[in-house]
Amino acid sequence: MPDSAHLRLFFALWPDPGLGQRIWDLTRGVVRASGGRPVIRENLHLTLAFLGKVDAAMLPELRAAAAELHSPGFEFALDELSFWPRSRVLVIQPGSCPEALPGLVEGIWDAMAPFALECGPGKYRPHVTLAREAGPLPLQSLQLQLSWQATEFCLVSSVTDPGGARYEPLARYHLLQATSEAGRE
Ligand code: 3AM
Repeated sequence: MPDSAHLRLFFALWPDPGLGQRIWDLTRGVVRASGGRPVIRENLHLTLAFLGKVDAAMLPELRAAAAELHSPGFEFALDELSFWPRSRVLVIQPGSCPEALPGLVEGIWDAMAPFALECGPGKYRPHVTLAREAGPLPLQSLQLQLSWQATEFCLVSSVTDPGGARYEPLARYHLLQATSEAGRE
């Protein structure tokens, strides 16, 4: 039975439609080869912080806390394909990432501290999940780099439908640009 009193929430970087399509196009071959269940195109994202089950009444305060973050934007490349055997997922991840990315994650968790949430920070490994229940693959690299200009992050609700998880961005937060003060939400 749906539990309308709670939401399942996470913060994420969401690719713009062009980048989402490029990730999709460039990874179809390897996803097929993995034998896994592809993550649908609309769900491709890079998780920043998974909050777990949250009392829906806390949403306005939680959104306001996230809007207080003043983190800089950054750029990175998704350039490493990897199979994670324990969770059996096929992922694409940045071979190296700017300090601003873990800095943003830390800032989010600091902002969430007053809410005594179900989940908290763990070891952070930035990645985009491409397929679940995948099999191992020989190590390989992509022919093209996928460059990601992170200018905003999202608060996302994860809804479990009979067909699988559906992700609904609830709020967007601008990251600061070098030349100007960023707006909020
Ligand atoms: O697609 P990925 O794996 O990057 O794995 C879940 C998904 O990210 C992750 O949050 C995203 C939206 O569901 N997730 C789910 N449960 C989690 C948990 N208990 C979790 N991450 C950490 N702890």
